[in-house]
Amino acid sequence: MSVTQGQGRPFRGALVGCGFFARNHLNAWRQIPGVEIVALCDTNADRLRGAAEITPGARLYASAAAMLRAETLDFVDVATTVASHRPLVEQIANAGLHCICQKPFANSIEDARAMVEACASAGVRLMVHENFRWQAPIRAVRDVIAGGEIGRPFWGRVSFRSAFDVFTGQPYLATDERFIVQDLGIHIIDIARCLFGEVADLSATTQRINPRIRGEDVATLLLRHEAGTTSVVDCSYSTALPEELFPQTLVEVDGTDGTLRLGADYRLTVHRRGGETRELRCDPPMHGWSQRPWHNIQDSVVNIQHHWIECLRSGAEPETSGRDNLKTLELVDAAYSAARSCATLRLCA
Ligand code: NAD
Ligand code: 89V
Repeated sequence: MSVTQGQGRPFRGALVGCGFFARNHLNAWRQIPGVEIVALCDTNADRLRGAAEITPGARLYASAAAMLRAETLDFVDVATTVASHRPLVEQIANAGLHCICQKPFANSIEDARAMVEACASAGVRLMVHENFRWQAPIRAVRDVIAGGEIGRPFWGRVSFRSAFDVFTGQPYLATDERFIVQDLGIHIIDIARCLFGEVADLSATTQRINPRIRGEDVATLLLRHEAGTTSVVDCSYSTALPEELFPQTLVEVDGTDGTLRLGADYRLTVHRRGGETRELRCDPPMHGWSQRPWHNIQDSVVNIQHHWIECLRSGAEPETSGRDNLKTLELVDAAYSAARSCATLRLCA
């Protein structure tokens, strides 16, 4: 695609997978200038009809192949669950179209590499819809670190602890073999990469506390970053707190010149060693379609999709390109391996 395409007319997109989360993609597309969703696809007719209510006028398809044959598109946004990602992304790349793919990008690193390769060979852009790093409070934390106010970060914690019922809206989360690291930890690991850089090594433990689900619902990771920072990534869906914070990610960073704390309710405290302390409110904006408590995630969907359109216009590589996301996915796999084969030093007799 030439970089000027889409400037004279809106970019034409289609969405495949009109389920639980897709309505956020569709609502976000509606408010981003320069893009039009012209076609929707789902194998489930009810879901397709539901999505059509958000995007009236879009043409409807039960098959991605039929849609790709019939439509003239610039990009396709894949919001299906992980099992269908590789065949869909490969079809889209073979059709010469740019592609967004929801997280988790793939069930295996081999599948993920094949998708990156398919898009590279076809000369199309690929972005993984890894939206948590696009949340307003996470961007604020990243900006404070980048501004140098707290010096070099030497320790961090990125934490997501909740007892929110995610299983009613997303029943597959209760039945998949892998749960919290693959579904939610993947975001929290990606935030740790975004804030502290690439990871040299990690150790991990996982637990299943909720007996009604198949996979693990608690995970604790210790990461050593290449730049020297040590970080803790901890996630739980079995943590009943007096105040339910879903879906807030809390962040602590200790730097050589100060500290920052992203606490409950999007309050960010930045303290300079021996000096001032300032408080920032990082409340994510509400959009006309936002619903608490999801509004933080919903706003991040607007931000990442806006970024995608800017990248299509400028020709820049998306921040969470397929290639970039391989690194997050490798850490997910490494966490499961480390948790399985935990090499521990026994200190008691
Ligand atoms: P879902 O099961 O509710 O919806 C998926 C839809 O895709 C279904 O309607 C299904 O019929 C359709 N589908 C599956 N294969 C298809 C195919 N080959 N062709 C056409 N349609 C097909 O799932 P969901 O909860 O909406 O999750 C979708 C993805 O979004 C998952 O990968 C999930 O991890 C991710 N997700 C991300 C966030 C986030 O904040 N980033 C939040 C929730 C879910
Ligand atoms: O963001 C997600 O991927 C969701 C949830 C926040 C519920 O874990 O599945």
